[in-house]
Amino acid sequence: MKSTVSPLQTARASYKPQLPQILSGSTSKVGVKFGKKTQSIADQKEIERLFSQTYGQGEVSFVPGKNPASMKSPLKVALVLSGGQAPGGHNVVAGLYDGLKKLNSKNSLRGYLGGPSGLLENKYIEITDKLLAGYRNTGGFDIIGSGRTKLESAEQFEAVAKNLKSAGITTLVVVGGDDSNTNAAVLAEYFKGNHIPIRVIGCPKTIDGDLKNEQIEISFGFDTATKVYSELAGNVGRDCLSAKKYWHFIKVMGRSASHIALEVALKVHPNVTLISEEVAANQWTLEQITEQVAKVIADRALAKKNYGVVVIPEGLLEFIPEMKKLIAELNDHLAHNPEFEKIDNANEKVAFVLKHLKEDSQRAFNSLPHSIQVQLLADRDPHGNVQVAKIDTEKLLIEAVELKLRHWKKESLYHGKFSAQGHYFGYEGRCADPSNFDADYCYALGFNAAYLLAAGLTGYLSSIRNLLKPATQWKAGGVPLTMMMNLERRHGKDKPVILKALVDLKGKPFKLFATNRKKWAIEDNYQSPGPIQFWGPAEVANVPPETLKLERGTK
Ligand code: FBP
Repeated sequence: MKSTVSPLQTARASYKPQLPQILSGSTSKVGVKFGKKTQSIADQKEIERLFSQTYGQGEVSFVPGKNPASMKSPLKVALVLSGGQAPGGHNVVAGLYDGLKKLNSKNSLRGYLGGPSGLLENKYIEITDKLLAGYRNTGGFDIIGSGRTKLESAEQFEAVAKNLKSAGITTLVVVGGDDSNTNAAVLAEYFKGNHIPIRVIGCPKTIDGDLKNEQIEISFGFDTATKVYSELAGNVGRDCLSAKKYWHFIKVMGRSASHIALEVALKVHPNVTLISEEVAANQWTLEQITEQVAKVIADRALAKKNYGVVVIPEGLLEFIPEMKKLIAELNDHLAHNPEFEKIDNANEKVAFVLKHLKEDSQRAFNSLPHSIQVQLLADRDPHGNVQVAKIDTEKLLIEAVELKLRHWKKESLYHGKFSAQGHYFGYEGRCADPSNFDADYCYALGFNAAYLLAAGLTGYLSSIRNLLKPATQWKAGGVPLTMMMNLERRHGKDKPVILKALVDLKGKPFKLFATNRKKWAIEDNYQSPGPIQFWGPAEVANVPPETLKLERGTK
């Protein structure tokens, strides 16, 4: 049979990820240090009431010392990969497996298939050395698959407990983003509150980069995915310079926060990059955003540059005030509305919704092209999120900008030529082979999760810090999941969820972008970061994300 492994993957398989020194030394010399009682980031009273068993635990760090007795007893561990794929997931599995085996060769790891639904349906495979050999340092989650099933009912929790208990499993690792780790926190609380002897540890995954805070420096996958998108956007910039005939509108993933768009902007210097958080802060309407983009196009046309690159964050619509209001209303109408659910014709759905919307939202909905109206009415994901990956925001903007330019042309305010191409860079980046940074970081996160489990902890997120330093100097530990929680409106109800980190408009990454954007708008300043390098000079092969360098660096 023909091999499906590329020569690069064969060579890459031998890469040995680096570990923080504390985890690479003798297991008997790892002590557990607890910090003081913690608080949730907001809504403390309500979060404490909802998480009475796991609320307030101290942060944990692994330090030189004597290791607790519990670290030595054998563990049977269940693993689930949850939500969207992110580069490096396989290294989390490899790190977890190797960490468990290092702690005790009798430890075992079982991977549940297809995300949280695997736990409910009791579908799994045993993770072995042999199985892992083909997955080390590769992209994707295909070793066990992933899914977005939300675990929220007592029946689901009981089913999970029954399946795990019957296999003698006492620990569960959930690799996921904010929603999946919210699931992990809820499960940890339920098990503890009901005296079910299963402990839960999470790992911070998402290319969106929005699962971060004071304690979690970055989620895994962000580095690789943004490097892929930046390579592609850089290539598009070069195409612009070569052909000089198109305006490229590129939507990049990032369901809510614009970290991905910002990182691409810092790496590539497109002519326009929209940042949703800035749109929300300034309450810019769709009309104002359209004008801003059209203005850059008109200014460049004066310099005979009828080409350029515009980067658009996938979640933009939800940050435009009139659209946000509309989407919130739609969410409330769409949540459990039996009348709406019965309609299967797109035009009738649009007509039904229009009848029920308030005046402002009716106006906002009517301002959108029919195709976008229909996309906005598509099913929410199991966590209640609009599936922004299915909304053609880049096309919406092209259409709106084209109209505006036509109008300006009539008034002799614009004399250029506008021909646009739309792109969506999303799934292309989620399963790429992890960069050296992600390969190391993911391996360390998984390895560290094994130590958190062995230390007898529950309701913690695996945390590796000090990421701008060489991996040997990274710090390992755990952050209580309840520390990151607040209340948010989902499916028409207030729910405890992990707070998403949005782009900080006062932060260094945004400020650097804001300082340079005028120059990038007019000049042809495109950078070509090129493909991810696994070997070669450190300054091209071992570079952390720009966002992380600016946020955690000294400059
Ligand atoms: P996670 O938050 O689960 O990591 O997923 C993020 C993401 O990649 C978003 O950027 C994107 O909008 C979404 O997943 C797409 O979801 P799906 O894979 O279900 O189409």
